[in-house]
Amino acid sequence: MKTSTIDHCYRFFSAAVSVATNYKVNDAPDTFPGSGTSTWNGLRARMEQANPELSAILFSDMYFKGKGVLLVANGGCQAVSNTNYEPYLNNFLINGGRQKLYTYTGVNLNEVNSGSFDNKVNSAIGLNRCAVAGARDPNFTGGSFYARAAADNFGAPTTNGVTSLRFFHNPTQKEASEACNYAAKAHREGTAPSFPQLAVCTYNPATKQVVSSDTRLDGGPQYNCTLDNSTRTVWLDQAVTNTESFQTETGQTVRLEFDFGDLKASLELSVKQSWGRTWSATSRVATQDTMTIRPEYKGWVTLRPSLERYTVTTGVDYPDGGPRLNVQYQMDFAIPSTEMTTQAVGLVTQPMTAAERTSMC
Ligand SMILES: [Ca+2]
Repeated sequence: MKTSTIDHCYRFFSAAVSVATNYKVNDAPDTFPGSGTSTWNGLRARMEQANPELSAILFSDMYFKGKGVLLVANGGCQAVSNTNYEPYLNNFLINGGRQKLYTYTGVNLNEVNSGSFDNKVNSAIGLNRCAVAGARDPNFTGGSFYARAAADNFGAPTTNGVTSLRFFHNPTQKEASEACNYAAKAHREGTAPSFPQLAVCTYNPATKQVVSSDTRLDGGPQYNCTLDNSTRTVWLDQAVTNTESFQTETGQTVRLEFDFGDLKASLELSVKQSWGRTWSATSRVATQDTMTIRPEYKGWVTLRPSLERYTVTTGVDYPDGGPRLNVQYQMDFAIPSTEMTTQAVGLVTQPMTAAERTSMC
């Protein structure tokens, strides 16, 4: 095992970030912004983009304060892997001269820079999808804490005691969902798949709330071709597609379709066990009302269906021992209705177009 020497320390965080990002990010603050500030988010994203191998910022104090170290991992932590990552360690990136320090899949701080960081790391922010885990003693023994994307306080028993660190890929919501799907498929087929299908997926009991749909349904219009006001019955009768989905980190909604078939089945089973609700692909909703329509106007009924919204949270544990990821699934089930309904109903009336007057009257 080699021992690193520190070629460069930087008085200001801003200077270290400039070097670490190959002079692409030059507006970092001189001192760490600390926790609870939004400064980190934008800065962190730009640092990650500028150098995809940056793996973590380690801090001497709790709450992302004090002195810091930037770590560079071989290839970053971008991909799902069955091992944790072997980082290259430099203090604020020593001018391009990276050294691979260890065969052990992690860092022993007591062997770095004459142990000057040993027992002095108390919080961390993972970069490039790295999650950081730490232990009190070398080679990841002794009291430890779980891998986390960011930890503002490692807590007992590692307070002022962290000696070894490991790095893991922090899965995306989509990767975790795929792993759950593989796991459910293997369970259904009774097979023993290889990584990452061996992920353990734990389904928490579903919770339920009733909400109004964001989507407005429109019934077919009635046309008044007479010269007088006309009172008409307007109605709506439609099949509504029920949806199962989750949100990615960037707010994108991913629908669970055939490619998530086994995960879908497991979620539906969870809802059935918690609430006795049997899932169906569609629900029929209907309503009717009466309205007065002026001459040469049209009118129709609208409805925002009430939804039973079931939320199921899964905990996904990869076999690499890395972070557990919780994914929240939203399952919207339109409540069937056949009569006049208490659901949100609206009536709309508008002048007919010339084309409608021609074709309808
Ligand atoms: Ca220690």
